[in-house]
Amino acid sequence: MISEKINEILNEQINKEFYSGYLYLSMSAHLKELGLNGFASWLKHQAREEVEHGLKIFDYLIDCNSFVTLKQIRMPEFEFNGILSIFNMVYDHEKCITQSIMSVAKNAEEECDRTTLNFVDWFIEEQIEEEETVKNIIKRLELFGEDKASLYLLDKELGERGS
Ligand code: OFO
Repeated sequence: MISEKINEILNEQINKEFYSGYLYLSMSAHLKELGLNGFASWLKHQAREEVEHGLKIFDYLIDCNSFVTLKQIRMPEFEFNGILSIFNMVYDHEKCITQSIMSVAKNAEEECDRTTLNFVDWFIEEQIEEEETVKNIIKRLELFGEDKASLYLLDKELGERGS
């Protein structure tokens, strides 16, 4: 049985995952307006993954006969300052999510909750992958983001992920 404390932080985590989806959708809409369809589509795809993460925790709580409390999702930012700044924001946001997942693991460890510890392992792996992917996009944007032809190619490449 999941403790009250773990229940509370997992419910918080659902909210954070859904908020991530909201934030990435907001960025996606902005980039679509700028005509950067590939970047927009990449972020929309990412938004879907975040909602999936939230649902994964939702299902876990249900499977453990624990309570689900869906909290209000705050409004994401909607004014941005260019493509590089957007991906830097994504990276910073993912680092916060990693901290948050690590804190779930730390609390589960303190409570000897092995089931939750096993459950969050997947999220830890996922965070490593996500941070690396975003960092890679940032590096390439820093290298040739000013060059329109290169930006076009990167936009095309990211668009291949689908939305
Ligand atoms: Fe961006 O990752 Fe969810 O957890």
